[in-house]
Amino acid sequence: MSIPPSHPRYQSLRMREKIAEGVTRGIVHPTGLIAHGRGEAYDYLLGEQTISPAAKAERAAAARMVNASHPVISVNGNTAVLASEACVELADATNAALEVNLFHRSEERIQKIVGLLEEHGASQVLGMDADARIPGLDHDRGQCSSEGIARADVVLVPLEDGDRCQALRAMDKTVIAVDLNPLSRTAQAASVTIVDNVVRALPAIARYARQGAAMEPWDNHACLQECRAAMCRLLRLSDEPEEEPYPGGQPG
Ligand code: PTJ
Repeated sequence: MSIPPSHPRYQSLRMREKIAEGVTRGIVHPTGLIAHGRGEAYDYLLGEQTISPAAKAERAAAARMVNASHPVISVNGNTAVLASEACVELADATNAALEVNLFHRSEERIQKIVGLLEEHGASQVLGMDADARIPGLDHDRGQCSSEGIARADVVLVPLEDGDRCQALRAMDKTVIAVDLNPLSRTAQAASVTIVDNVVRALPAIARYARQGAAMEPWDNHACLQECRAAMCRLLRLSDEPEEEPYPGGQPG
């Protein structure tokens, strides 16, 4: 389907197309469509823009990745089709390893995602060599690479599931989550939660990393409260809103 760039929902429709195409190509798991739809709904509540608490979280994430000994970016199907190039750029900006780590694991999907990242310039992608385990996680979700997530001190997990996020925290790792839903278990369990779309968040973290973001203390609970407050402002029923609900212009 060809979507004219003048369409008011161009960006959003392009993302849908990429996810749907990703399912056809066997890169995105079919349930990734549902996850994407949930993300879209939350993104709408943000005005489809990076709100200021998310920008602060992106800066905090950049500082933690740059200062890490072994930072790792965990890549799943949705992230791969939406933001492969941004993953590679962020890995380069922060000296992080890339590891394909899937909720619905299959060797075939891992291979395809590794290939996609390589097409976008990645020189080494971990994930095929899952020779270690995340303690406390049953079945395939616990598999990871001893050179990647297993030894990482900082792990960036876009679109993560809550259990794995908690298990990584239990391993004393700093977990940076990108999740449009500030209420999710992942959002609650992460060390730094970025309530933003992965397509905006990853390039922003790379930009802050290149600018040399400084390491400062981080209150994730307070950040999540601010994100929820921003959403509530958009939902408030009032004839006279306290502030412009869509500062960047209302999504179409
Ligand atoms: O590729 P796999 O096998 O690892 O599977 C990946 C999915 C996404 C299917 C799997 O991790 C899953 O089922 O995720 P959940 O539990 O549905 O959670 C996805 C979360 O990501 C939800 O809270 C969504 O709001 C959020 N989300 C969806 N799209 C985006 C997003 N967050 C940021 N950017 C997005 N584009």
